[in-house]
Amino acid sequence: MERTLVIIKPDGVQRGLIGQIVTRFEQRGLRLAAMKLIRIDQALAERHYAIHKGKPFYEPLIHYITSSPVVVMVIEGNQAIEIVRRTMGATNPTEATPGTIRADFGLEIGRNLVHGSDGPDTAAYEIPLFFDEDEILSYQRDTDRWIFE
Ligand code: DAT
Ligand code: MG
Repeated sequence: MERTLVIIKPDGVQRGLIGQIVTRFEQRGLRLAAMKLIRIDQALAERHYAIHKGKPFYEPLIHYITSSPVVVMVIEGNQAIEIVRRTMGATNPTEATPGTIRADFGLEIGRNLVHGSDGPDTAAYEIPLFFDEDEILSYQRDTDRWIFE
């Protein structure tokens, strides 16, 4: 089973969309392994977005992600990384397919509501930035056999 890091960004929290965004993942059948409301500080934002340092959007991105609380989650399932990315939609909400989170709730690339790890290496780097191992729970749901083959 694959794990991925998901963040409901400050706009999602401020706009009261936490429940609706979590529901998108829950209703697909993905399983929550960890979740908390936190304020990302400058140092954590810089580590999380280190790959984007030097790009023109880097400074506004760091400002945005540190501007207000976020919800961070570890989500798991078979192919969870790709499924989460497709459930979120394209980075730019203008290009995101209707039915995805970014298309249904957003308009602009700098207010795109959610983050999801973009691959296994990224997930392995990002999850420990936000969660200690003992905060990530392994458990079965009674519905798992109706969701996972
Ligand atoms: P994603 O969040 O889909 O993984 P990314 O990792 O390429 O996209 O970029 C991280 C965030 O930075 C993205 O969610 C929004 C912002 N961003 C990316 N490309 C941008 C651009 N060309 N202009 C403005 N903001 C951008
Ligand atoms: Mg990314």
